[in-house]
Amino acid sequence: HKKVEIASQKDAVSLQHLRGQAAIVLHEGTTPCRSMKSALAASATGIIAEFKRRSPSKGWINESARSEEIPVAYEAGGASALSILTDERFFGGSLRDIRTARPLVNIPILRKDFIIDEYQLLQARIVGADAVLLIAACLTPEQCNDLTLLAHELGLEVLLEIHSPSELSYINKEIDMVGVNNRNLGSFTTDVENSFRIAGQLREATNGTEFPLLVSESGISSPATLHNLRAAGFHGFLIGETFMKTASPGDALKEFIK
Ligand code: IGP
Repeated sequence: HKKVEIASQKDAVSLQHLRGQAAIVLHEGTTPCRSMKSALAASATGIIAEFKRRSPSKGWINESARSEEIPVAYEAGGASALSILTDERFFGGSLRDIRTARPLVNIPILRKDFIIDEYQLLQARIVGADAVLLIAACLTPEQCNDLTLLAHELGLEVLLEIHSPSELSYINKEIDMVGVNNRNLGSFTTDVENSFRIAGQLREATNGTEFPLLVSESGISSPATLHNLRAAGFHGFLIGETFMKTASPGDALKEFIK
């Protein structure tokens, strides 16, 4: 579905045209991106609070969630950054949600989607995202590198998502942040052990040098888990459902970090 949609967008605009658009996007006066990496490294909570209406595994989590309200409440509640799902079909999100939230908050915004094409990076920058998610499982290492370079040209930071040790090879010094997804893509079950296991292997592989900023993603439902992840070297904690399923996601976050 996504591929067809993007292919048709690409028919209309050649890649050269896209580069031209990139120049327009970055015209004088374009607001610079906020650094998510610095926000996570510096912050007390490290929480990347996610705006997510639904998911393939859970169905509707918060059908009436408003992007005018929840991002603001997340920032007030102590989030270091925001993740906003823009996939419409599976997650009930849209680029409009980032466009809406951007002028209302000061913390960095991650565009969370299945990014496979340069066009999506331009979209992200135009609507006001500060960082994008690149999922190793959706990309070849070459595609991942190309997208990372264009993201940087546009001023966007990259959060590379990996699920398994075999994807450690996607990490290079261009990657700004590495996210370990605790959700098994086959069964949709989450196991935070995945973060501990991969962090250990990453530490061995890098010998402690050039260790990237680490984010643990999915299935984090208690402050104790976050505490243990921090002790294992994680600086970012991507949390969606735990907050979104409550009547007041901002208050749930506030309660979580108390
Ligand atoms: C948030 P959770 O379990 O806290 O709601 O998970 C986030 O990690 C999850 O939404 C996610 C995701 C993704 C969604 C992680 N990687 C890739 C869509 C695509």
